[in-house]
Amino acid sequence: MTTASRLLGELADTGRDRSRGGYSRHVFDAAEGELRTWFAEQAARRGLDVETDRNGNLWAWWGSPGPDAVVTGSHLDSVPGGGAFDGPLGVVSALDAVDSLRAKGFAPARPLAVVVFAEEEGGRFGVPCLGSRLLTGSLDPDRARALRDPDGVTLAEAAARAGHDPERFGRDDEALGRIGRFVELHVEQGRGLIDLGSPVAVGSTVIAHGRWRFSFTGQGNHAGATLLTDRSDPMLPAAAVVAAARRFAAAAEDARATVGRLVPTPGGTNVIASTVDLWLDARVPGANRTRALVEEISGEARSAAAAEGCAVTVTEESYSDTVTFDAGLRDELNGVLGGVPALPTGAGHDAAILAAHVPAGMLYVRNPTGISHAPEEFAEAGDVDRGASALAEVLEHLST
Ligand code: HGY
Ligand code: MN
Ligand code: MN
Repeated sequence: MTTASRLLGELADTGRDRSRGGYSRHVFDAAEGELRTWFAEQAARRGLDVETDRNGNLWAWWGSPGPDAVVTGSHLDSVPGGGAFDGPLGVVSALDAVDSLRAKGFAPARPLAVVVFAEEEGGRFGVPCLGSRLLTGSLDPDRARALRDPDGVTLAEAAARAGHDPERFGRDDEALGRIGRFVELHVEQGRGLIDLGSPVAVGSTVIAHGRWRFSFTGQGNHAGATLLTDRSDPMLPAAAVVAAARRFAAAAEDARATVGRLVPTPGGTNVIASTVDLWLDARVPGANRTRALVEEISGEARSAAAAEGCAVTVTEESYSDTVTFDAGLRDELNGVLGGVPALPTGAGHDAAILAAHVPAGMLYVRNPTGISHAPEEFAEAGDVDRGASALAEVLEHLST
């Protein structure tokens, strides 16, 4: 068994979600704390110097931190009920690559780091790529500190409880300035490599995407004693938005719109909700098409709310434009790997956040189920091995 597969096995029981299935590992919760400890131990075992930056991202250095570093890594947090590979595969493959380069006596000619970004999924505080957005200054630290999880705990409180100083959150020019190139290995989150019959690909683009919160307010009331004509039931316009998201996305080329999270308050079976919050995840290739789709869906929300005597607010919680990875680096990776497919993706990544600041690239490893953000997410041991070897070749090339 390769190092990467063995290391993945070591994480198999951390953060299992017994009620929802899969894994729930979210920033500054107990499971993620175990993962941080595990990573620090693995890095120390390899003689890598581990530091936590001002935004809670972990950096393991091979050689003293310095300019023009070759940086790889990914994230260890998950979506609620997520799979075992999204994030961790990039981290264990990086550790595997360090092992195999060391075993062949390679010594990098420039600093090399393995990074673990905090809260890439936004699974607890709602903003994806939280750690890399703070690092690059693309998320206001005051807004970040005030983000609340479903239990009302602020990010500042959670960070402090986990031993971090939230007052230090913010753009980190020193950390950013050290990165010469960044390459993230990630399990593929679609069927591209299945259909192409290749175990590994390089990344080409990341689709524009964002998250919007729709909050509907009506009148809580009794489910039995309240006549239909006397109701302002926020569940009705919420349901209209769920259906409209699919309807409008289906009418727009290559668009995706999802409502995976919907919270009625108070949530009683015999209670007409007083409010309903839902979150729309919208993603459309091309400039401005995502926000245009959201505007269409918002129009439906407003008219459905008015028809039911409810109020509605729509708030953009995160947005990323289409990202095209650095073509020079992409071609260099492709050259090292001897010609592999270049895949667009509908999934966001920390590499795409960094891409606006440093040359960044991605490697994808085949996922035979084509399923992600669910327990069925998978990668064969042979492909995990090929991915780790590919990463080692790439890191050796970039570090020479
Ligand atoms: O949601 C995404 O695109 C990624 O998995 N964070
Ligand atoms: Mn993900
Ligand atoms: Mn991911």
